[in-house]
Amino acid sequence: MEQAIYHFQIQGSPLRCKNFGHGHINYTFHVITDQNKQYILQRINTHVFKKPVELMENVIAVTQHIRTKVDDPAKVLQFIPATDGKYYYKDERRRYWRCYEFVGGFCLEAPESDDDFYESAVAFGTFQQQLADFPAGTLHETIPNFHNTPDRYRLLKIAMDEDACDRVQYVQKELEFIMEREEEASTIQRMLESGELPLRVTHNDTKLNNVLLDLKSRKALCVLDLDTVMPGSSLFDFGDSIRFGAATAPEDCQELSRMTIDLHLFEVYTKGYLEGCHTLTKKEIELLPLGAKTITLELAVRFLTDYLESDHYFKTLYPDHNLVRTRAQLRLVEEMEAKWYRMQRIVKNFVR
Ligand code: ADP
Ligand code: GN1
Ligand code: MG
Repeated sequence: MEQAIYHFQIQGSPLRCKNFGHGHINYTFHVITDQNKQYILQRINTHVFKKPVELMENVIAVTQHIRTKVDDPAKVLQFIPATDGKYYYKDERRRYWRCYEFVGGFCLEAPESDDDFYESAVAFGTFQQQLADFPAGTLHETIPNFHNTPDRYRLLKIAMDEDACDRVQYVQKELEFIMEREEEASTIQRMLESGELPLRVTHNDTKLNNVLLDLKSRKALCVLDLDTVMPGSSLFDFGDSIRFGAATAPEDCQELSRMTIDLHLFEVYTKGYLEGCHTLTKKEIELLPLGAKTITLELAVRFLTDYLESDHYFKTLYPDHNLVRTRAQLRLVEEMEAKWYRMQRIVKNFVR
């Protein structure tokens, strides 16, 4: 039993506590009590989130804001206070924990039908819409420059120069591919800075497995993983969902020939996202394909940086895991380029 659970105001005594989910960042446990209540207990990864108290301030503010907009409180994460009333518990080893209601349902690693993906699209679109009037200035930046793609390139170049594990020699082809696209990869950041694209309050980690679906109806129940809610671009929220969910193979697939973008799923998601969120400008809608491509390239850059820096950021299951992820993302970028014209045509039909 993780002892931290005893420090939260849960109903009943904990009976069982098991590792849970497939997140790459936090340490997640599922808890059941003798009163048949279920909770999620999570240890915050403080290597990634350096200011856990500020992070929890964000998450609580965001969930409170959304709660005023939903008919059912279960549609937004419900945090359980610790015995001292705070929404986190710091243990004797200075590790930070939080606890929330377990929402029945399930997460998918890949859509099993068009409807699953459509549901996630409406959920993330609605999430964006619900935050349209959130006071962005009150949010802490939980990870500075999180989706600042040029800055991700900068960090990759530092990792290349330092070459801490002598791995640069193995990734020449990948580096060449990435560097050839540097200019285009900074377009969205440039347009955010010039005001051509609006800065919004966004989720910033819109993988399919960050939304819960109902077991029976398969309707979206609740958006998870609010740690990176910060000012950002809708293009990246849209794009990250496409990168993960409209890909025909998992993020870490080793057989690159299996990896491409499913244009039908791309269209399904576009429709659902824009149904949930009505505030995107014409320019944002037109640039949705660029959002998908840029975030895929950005993630390749992040995986490769972590590989060169000896895998300290993302959880890995085997030594070359981050390299495998990099290659899969780069193949997906190539496939998007091959289908670029059709991606553009699909979104054009949604410009109002
Ligand atoms: P990470 O940052 O590590 O991805 P998440 O907050 O996304 O952490 O949690 C990891 C996984 O735990 C999710 O993908 C989901 O499967 C599961 N999970 C998280 N919160 C809940 C919840 N309230 N109810 C049910 N499952 C949850
Ligand atoms: C991480 O936490 P999780 O597993 O939902 C990462 C995302 C990446 C994703 C790749 C805080 O998401 O940025 O896109 O892995 N989250 C953080 O799977 O870095
Ligand atoms: Mg997650």
